[in-house]
Amino acid sequence: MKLKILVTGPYASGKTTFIQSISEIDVVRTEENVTSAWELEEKNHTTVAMDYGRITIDEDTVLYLFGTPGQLRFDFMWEILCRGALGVVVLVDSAKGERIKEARPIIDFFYSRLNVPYVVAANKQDLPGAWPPEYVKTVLDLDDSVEVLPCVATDRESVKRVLLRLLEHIMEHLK
Ligand SMILES: Nc1nc2c(ncn2[C@@H]2O[C@H](COP(=O)(O)OP(=O)(O)O)[C@@H](O)[C@H]2O)c(=O)[nH]1
Ligand SMILES: [Mg+2]
Repeated sequence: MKLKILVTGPYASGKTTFIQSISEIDVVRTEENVTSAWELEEKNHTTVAMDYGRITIDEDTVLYLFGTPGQLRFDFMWEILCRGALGVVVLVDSAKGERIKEARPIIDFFYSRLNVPYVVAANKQDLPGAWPPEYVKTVLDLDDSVEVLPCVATDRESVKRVLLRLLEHIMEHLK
């Protein structure tokens, strides 16, 4: 079974890192230099089209990960990326409390187009002052059905835990 999974979330939430940590193929990155000052505070490049990676779970399950560009000015790409997706990981930067809510319009966009399981990954849990998953859930005003999982996107095992949990939800949904 080949499963297409979307990895989304606001700018600098860790999408590219998440896919790179787990992918068994070289991640196809499509990055451009960023120009505005607030963007440069975070990093000096941004994903313009998508990141793409692959992870084999077992002999009959392969996940294809598609990272979305985080910025709304590229949202025409999101429409295209939605096609055939069976699950969504929404990353948030838990260490930047004031930016957690930036994930809300992103979640709304996908909710209106994709009736599939979602998990929210409260990323950057390794950073001091990172907010716990329960706080992220409250700020985003998420339904009880949406699980918020702790995540460190730089850590392969952590990324794997998030994906396996999403996979469980997908299997349940496909029954
Ligand atoms: N400490 C820490 N830094 C992270 C983590 N995930 C991503 N980062 C860093 O956050 C920045 C943005 O990550 P990136 O993957 O480019 O974000 P994207 O814009 O969502 O693709 C980079 O400097 C990453 O190294 C994490 O779990 N912990
Ligand atoms: Mg990126």
